[in-house]
Amino acid sequence: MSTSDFLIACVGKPSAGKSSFLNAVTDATAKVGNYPFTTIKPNHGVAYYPTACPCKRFGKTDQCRPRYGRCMDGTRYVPVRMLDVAGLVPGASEGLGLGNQFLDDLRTADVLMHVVDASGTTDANGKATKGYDPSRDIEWLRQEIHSWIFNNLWKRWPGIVRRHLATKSTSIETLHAQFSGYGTPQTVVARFMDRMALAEPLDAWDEATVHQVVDHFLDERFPTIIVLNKIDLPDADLNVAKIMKKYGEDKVVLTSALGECFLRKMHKAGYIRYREGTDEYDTKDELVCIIFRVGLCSLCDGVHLTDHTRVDLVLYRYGSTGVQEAVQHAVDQLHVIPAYPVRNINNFTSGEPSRQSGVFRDCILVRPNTTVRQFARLVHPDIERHYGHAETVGGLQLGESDTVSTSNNIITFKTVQGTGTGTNATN
Ligand SMILES: Nc1nc2c(ncn2[C@@H]2O[C@H](COP(=O)(O)OP(=O)(O)OP(=O)(O)O)[C@@H](O)[C@H]2O)c(=O)[nH]1
Ligand SMILES: [Mg+2]
Repeated sequence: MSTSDFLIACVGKPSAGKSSFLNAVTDATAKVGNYPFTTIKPNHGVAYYPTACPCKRFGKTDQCRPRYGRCMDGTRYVPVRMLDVAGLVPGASEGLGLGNQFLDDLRTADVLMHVVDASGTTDANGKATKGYDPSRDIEWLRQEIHSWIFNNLWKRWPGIVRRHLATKSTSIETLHAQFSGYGTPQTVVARFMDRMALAEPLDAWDEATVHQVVDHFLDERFPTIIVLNKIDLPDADLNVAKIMKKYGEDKVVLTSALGECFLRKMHKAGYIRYREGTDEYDTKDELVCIIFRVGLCSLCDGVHLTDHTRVDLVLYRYGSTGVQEAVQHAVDQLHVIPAYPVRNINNFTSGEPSRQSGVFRDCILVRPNTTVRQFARLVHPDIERHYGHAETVGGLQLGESDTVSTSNNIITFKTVQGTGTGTNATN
């Protein structure tokens, strides 16, 4: 239970800043370069999703001790996994660039973060240019992911239809079998099929209908946010305004991954004080002078001295480098509920012998409609196996098929042996 099972994947063309983004929000040290295909094998990291921790509501912030992640002034940072993959180029679904290998790396992602170079200084293949329109990337990338899924399905379509008829399956069952390779539960297939309300049976679908099905599948299975990166570069402004207008503000986050990497490294090296995800950034003039004079930025591999001034500008104009907001926004697409298993429902401890163990030790992000019994299983399979009953704050009993929600998300389980089994069983 060290991190939630949720996986955010950074996608985008080469040189958009995917690896820089991963380095900016995790402790990863992925290789970054100003040439296409710096990344070939996927890089992994752990980012943090901020959510309001109940320790604040119960006046226990000083006792809050997350087992994983951290809690700062009542904001809980819950670990989520992140993946950075090789750049995607137009034609990838036909095997161009690193093509299908890249796409296969995405199969297990829960949400996609499309990192776009908003400065227009790289073309569709990630090569240096000027005045490129980044809104084009948003269109062709979606198209490539669509084609990857569509081609996989369409090349086998006659066989799929034959088996569908022979086994007298429902459309949902047949599609589920096809989409299970993308980690898709049947409920997901049922949901988008319901929305589509197709009149014809599966065996009568033509190519256009299968395209429509894939489109709906994509929306449901791979929610995507657009991360407009490199906002520290001059031409970004114009492109940002254009893209926001077209795609709506709720799908778009503005970032400077390089700016965040710079601030983090300067903080780590002790030259500035910087609180991640904020515009709180203290430095003394003399220190800046030292940084400039001695060229200490050599410790920032590839982060140049002038970035200092641009980072200042980004923080001044946008209030932060945007990378934390991007992580939050990505996870928000999944409508997760943070749930807190505790052993003692009165004092929220986990019943560990040490007095230092603190409250709200564990936080698990659950999908919408997760039942109390399913949550028990996520806490530990043994708790589910010996399930007795569950209670929330105030001794309120929860039914095993009740849905975990923000109003009952602090839960203790009693097993049939009669022992309280908060998170201790997970140790
Ligand atoms: N100015 C600026 N440059 C950035 C930013 N993010 C990344 N870069 C630069 O863009 C170049 C490409 O960055 P990477 O992180 O390697 O890009 P990538 O998308 O992982 O590229 P591939 O691995 O080739 O697919 C590097 O020179 C980075 O320093 C940013 O926010 N601002
Ligand atoms: Mg990379």
